[in-house]
Amino acid sequence: MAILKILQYPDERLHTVAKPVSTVTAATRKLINDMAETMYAAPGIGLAATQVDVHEEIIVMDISETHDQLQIFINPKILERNGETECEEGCLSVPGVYEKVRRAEHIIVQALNERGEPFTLEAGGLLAVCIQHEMDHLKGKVFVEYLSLLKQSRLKSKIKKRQRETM
Ligand code: K1U
Ligand code: ZN
Repeated sequence: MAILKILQYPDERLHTVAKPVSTVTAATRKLINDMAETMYAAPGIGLAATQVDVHEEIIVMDISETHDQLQIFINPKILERNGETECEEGCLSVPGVYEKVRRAEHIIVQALNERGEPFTLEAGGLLAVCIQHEMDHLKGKVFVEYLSLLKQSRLKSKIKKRQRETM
């Protein structure tokens, strides 16, 4: 297993739209293992392949307190959205920034697991929020892009200054 480099906002590669996985292979499972190790080490509760510069529709997630309930979503699709919730979100690609984002409260998602088998899941609460956040990454969208343009521009300047100082 390996810890992968997580792209940092405003890296342009975070805006790449991921492609569906055509066949789940041993290479896909190796990437999933590396993504899981990277997510647990960060630490985080989710990670999209986009964030490690792989532009395939793969997400790993573990919202459990015991860090032993890894969930894999390959080629995820939201079949149904219900309600609305506002939740404070963070992102491993935007460290230190937490902002409230409005999203669907409940979703029904269909995806493939690590064996390439389809499954359908009804999700609410943090799981639903996290799935939507990670699916945005696959579409090339970072959560701060829900903020006002003024807030985004202030945030970009702050992050670029911080990145210059740590170079
Ligand atoms: O996409 C990512 O960068 C992962 C992100 C997922 C997420 C968190 C909160 C709301 C929506 C999506 C994170 O994991 S940020 C870090 C975080 O939430 C966390 C870190 C340590 C312990 C518990 C949570
Ligand atoms: Zn994120």
